[in-house]
Amino acid sequence: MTVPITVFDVVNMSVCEINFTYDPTVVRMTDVTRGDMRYSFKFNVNNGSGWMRANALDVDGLSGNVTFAYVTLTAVGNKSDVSEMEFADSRLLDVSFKEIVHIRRNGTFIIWENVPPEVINVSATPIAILYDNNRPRTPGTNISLLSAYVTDADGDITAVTINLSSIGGSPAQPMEHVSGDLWEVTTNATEVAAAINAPDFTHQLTITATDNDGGINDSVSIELTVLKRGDVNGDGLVDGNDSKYISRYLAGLEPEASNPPGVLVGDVIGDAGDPVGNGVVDLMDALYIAKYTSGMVEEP
Ligand SMILES: [Ca+2]
Ligand SMILES: [Ca+2]
Ligand SMILES: [Ca+2]
Repeated sequence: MTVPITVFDVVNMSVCEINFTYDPTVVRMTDVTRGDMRYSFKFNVNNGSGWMRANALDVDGLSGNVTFAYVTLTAVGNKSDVSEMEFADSRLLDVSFKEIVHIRRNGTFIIWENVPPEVINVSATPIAILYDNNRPRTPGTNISLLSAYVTDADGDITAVTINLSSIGGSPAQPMEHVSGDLWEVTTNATEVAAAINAPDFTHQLTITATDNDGGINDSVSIELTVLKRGDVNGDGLVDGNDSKYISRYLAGLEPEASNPPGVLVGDVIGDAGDPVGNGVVDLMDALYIAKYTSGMVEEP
C-alpha cells in the first residue's frame, strides 16, 4: 500500500526533515517517492533495522496541506501483526529559517487477510448453441446467457469478467451486474482457428472475479457446448457423411435409425429454402448439406 506523509495546514514551509521507525518483521518500506517539495528530496531506508529518514527543500515555501513523501509499505509479517509507524524525529522550517511548531501523528500498519471472492451457481442458458457464420438461424440457437453468482465475505465485488477467447470473444469480457450477487452476459460464438474441427465441443469459459481489496477468484468456469450446424454425426466437419447420416436415418437403417439427428445441428433448411429451418430434419436438409459439400451453397 502506498500512503502519503502529509504536513497539514502549514505556512511557507521550506524545510522538512523526518526520521521514521517501524517494525521490520511486520512491514518493509519498498519505495519512497518525493511529494510536493520542489527543490530537493533525499531519503534513506534501512529495512534491516526498520527506519527511514528523508529531507526536502522548497526555496519558495509551500502552504496548506503539503505532501512530503509517498511511502510504499509491503507486509512481511503474518495475519494480524501490527507495526507502529512512528516519527522518531521531525523538523520543519519556513522560508525565513524559523522553526515551525508542529505535532506528529504516528500511524499503525496492520496486516489483515482478504477473503477472495466466491463464484457459485454458474450456468449457461442454453447449454448448447450453434456457431455463428452470418447465415440466419432459429432465434436463440446462436446465443447463450452466461450467469454467475459472485459473493465476497469481507468486502464488495468490483468486477467480473469471463474469458470468451475460445469462442471468438474477448479474453476479459465484462459480465454485467444484474442485481444482488448475480452477474450475466450474453454471448454468441464464432469459430477460432484452434477450435475448428476440435473433437470436443465443450468450452470452459473461465470467470475472473475481483473484489475491492484486489482479491481474485479465477477457479470457476462456465461450460458451454458449441456445435457446428450441419455436423449431424458430430465429428466437427460438415461433409457428405452428414448428408448420408440423414438419408440412412430416414431409410430406417441402423445405427442412425436409433440415433436420430439432432434438430439443432440437423435442421439446416426449411420450406422454400428458408435458411432458418423448419424444426424438422428431413431429406431437404440432407440435400442442402450435399449441395454445400458440392460447393453450391454457403456453409449451413
Ligand atoms: Ca474480499
Ligand atoms: Ca460431420
Ligand atoms: Ca429442415
